[in-house]
Amino acid sequence: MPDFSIAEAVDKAFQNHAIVDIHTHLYPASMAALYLAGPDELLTYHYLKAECSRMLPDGVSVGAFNTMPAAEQADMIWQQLFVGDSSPISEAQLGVVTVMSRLGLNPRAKDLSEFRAFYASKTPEEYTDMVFEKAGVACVYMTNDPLDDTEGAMWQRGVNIDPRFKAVLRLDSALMNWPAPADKLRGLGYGVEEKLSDKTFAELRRYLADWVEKMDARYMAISLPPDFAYPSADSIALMMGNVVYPTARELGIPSAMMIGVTRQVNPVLKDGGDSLGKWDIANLERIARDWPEVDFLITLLSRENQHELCVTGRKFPNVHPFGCWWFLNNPSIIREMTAERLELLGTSFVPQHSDARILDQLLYKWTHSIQVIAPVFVEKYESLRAAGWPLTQADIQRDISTMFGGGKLLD
Ligand code: FIX
Ligand code: ZN
Repeated sequence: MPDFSIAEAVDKAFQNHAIVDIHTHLYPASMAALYLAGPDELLTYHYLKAECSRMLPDGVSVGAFNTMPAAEQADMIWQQLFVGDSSPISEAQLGVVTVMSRLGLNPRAKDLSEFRAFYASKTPEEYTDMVFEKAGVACVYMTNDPLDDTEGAMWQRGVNIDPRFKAVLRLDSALMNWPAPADKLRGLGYGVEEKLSDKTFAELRRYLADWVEKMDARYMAISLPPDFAYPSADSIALMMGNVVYPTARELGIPSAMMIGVTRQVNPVLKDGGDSLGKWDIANLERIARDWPEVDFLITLLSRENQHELCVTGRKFPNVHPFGCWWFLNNPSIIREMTAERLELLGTSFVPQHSDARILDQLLYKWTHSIQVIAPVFVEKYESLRAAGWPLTQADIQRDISTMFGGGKLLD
């Protein structure tokens, strides 16, 4: 007779472990203009704005909706997607219901007044402490961009960063659509040229090294389109091969690539207007083979890329799949991705990140993910026990703490 319930042991392992969330768009209260939290930000998250665009009141166009103040947008989204005449059962809708329930609020309220009053009753620091504690999160990795006017000014002034928020140097604004970023980089003292010359590459490597050090960035990240081809004469491929990968190798920090976004397929939806496409995974085989000393954190946006990403991880130990990103962050797909990753990679991957943009989202993104991921681990541990492995509760705790603690690369 087994001496303990695996299901109970897995649940306890998650309860005993504070999550390390390795990809978010969250910022500490000290970065005030970038700190997003509370009902109006939560309801106007671009997932919900996109879903509301399908259920706007008669006579209200998306264009007209876009011109409304945020509070009015939030009220309309609340009325159309929650109070309205259909159940809030999309993942983003369910998320709001989970958040409100976790905060002790009535998710079936007729308006947002109770949620707004609750949010107003706490300082940003108090709200942050409460959300981290309720969500069981120890720390989050940010998305940091020195070329963003607001954020760059904070770093230049000097900003006190809550140690629960770790920095990640985001590269899109510095490397994509060259030479558009050149002026801003020169404004920061980097002598880049319009052409992709050795001087430009050297100055961009200096930019990366300077800001990794300034921010104590744990990795460098970039989002790339599905047609990203390496090697190629495309400017972004030249940037990756002459700037990012050599810098990652020199500094000994991971290069994260988030691949498959087709930006602004419907611009009227603004930040909700992006979609996805399948990437040719042969590019990753070439990158991993050409840069064996670099650790690549990889998350791909197309469901059709997931199994082959696992296989590529088996071929290259420096390929580290992480998270169920964006359009994959739904229970039906999280379940499938976690199972195939465990079956093909064992414990050598990071199962999830939240990609949270609004602080409150930590309360649902992790709750929902663990509800789906835990049973997959239970099934695998049951198979392990059935195969004759004398499994212990300490084994389970060790695995969960490692895989949800940033994996072997991060902490
Ligand atoms: O590039 C990214 O980090 C994406 O996660 C975002 O651009 C995207 O808007 C998002 O937050 C999706 O969940
Ligand atoms: Zn993101």
